[in-house]
Amino acid sequence: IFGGLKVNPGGIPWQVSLQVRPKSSNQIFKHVCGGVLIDSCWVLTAGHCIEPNKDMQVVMGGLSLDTDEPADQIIRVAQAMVHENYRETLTAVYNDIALLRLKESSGVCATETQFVKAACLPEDELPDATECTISGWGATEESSLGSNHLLKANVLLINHGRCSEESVYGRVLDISMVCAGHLQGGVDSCQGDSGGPLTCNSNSTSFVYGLVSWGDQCGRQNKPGVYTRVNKFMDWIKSKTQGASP
Ligand code: 4AZ
Repeated sequence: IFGGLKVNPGGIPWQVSLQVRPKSSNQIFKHVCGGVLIDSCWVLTAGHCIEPNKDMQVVMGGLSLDTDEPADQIIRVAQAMVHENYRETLTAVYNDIALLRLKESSGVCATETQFVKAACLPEDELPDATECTISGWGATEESSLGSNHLLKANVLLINHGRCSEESVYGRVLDISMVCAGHLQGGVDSCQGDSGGPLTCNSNSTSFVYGLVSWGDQCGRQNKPGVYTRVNKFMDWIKSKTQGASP
């Protein structure tokens, strides 16, 4: 996160760290992306975060990546499902969404606490210029390696037409995307934040409105972050999570 502040304990309880290690190696898991807990056994992340044939786990509840915290819940990923129309071009990423089914132990996955809580999914479109929050452990203006502590920043939803102007992203955007940020630059998501939440408030309830997806570098003028527009994928999410085990 560029231009961010430290998150307080319990501040973004649906934020997860998605971590991978090569299959059946004894190497430790390392953070690759963010994600969003949407149900006890389900996490949303970006499609481009999924590396086939790697063991994956999610860590939630904690703020620091390099210290074990009492609030941490660490759960293995049982199954990863990338959207059937996920597609990457040189300039953009389309339908950049994936679902992770978490492994149950004794019939439970994530346990709801003050620090771990599923996000609500969005029903409606929010107006342009709505203030929302991005969060993650990704690159900062100080360090391209990312932040050890979870960071957050406020961004504004940007009109689709404005974001499709030639001086911004031109014609590559589609309805699976929503731009958010500050066109003057400085405050943005970045590498390592991918898959994490763009959280917006509506009627005093928080919703995961977007997932960090892509952008032309980070924090640049006229190059805001582009987010997967979660409300366009509600039927897809329901079809994958309903009826599937658990
Ligand atoms: C990335 O490389 C990336 N500024 C993520 C988010 C943004 C740019 C790049 C948005 O994963």
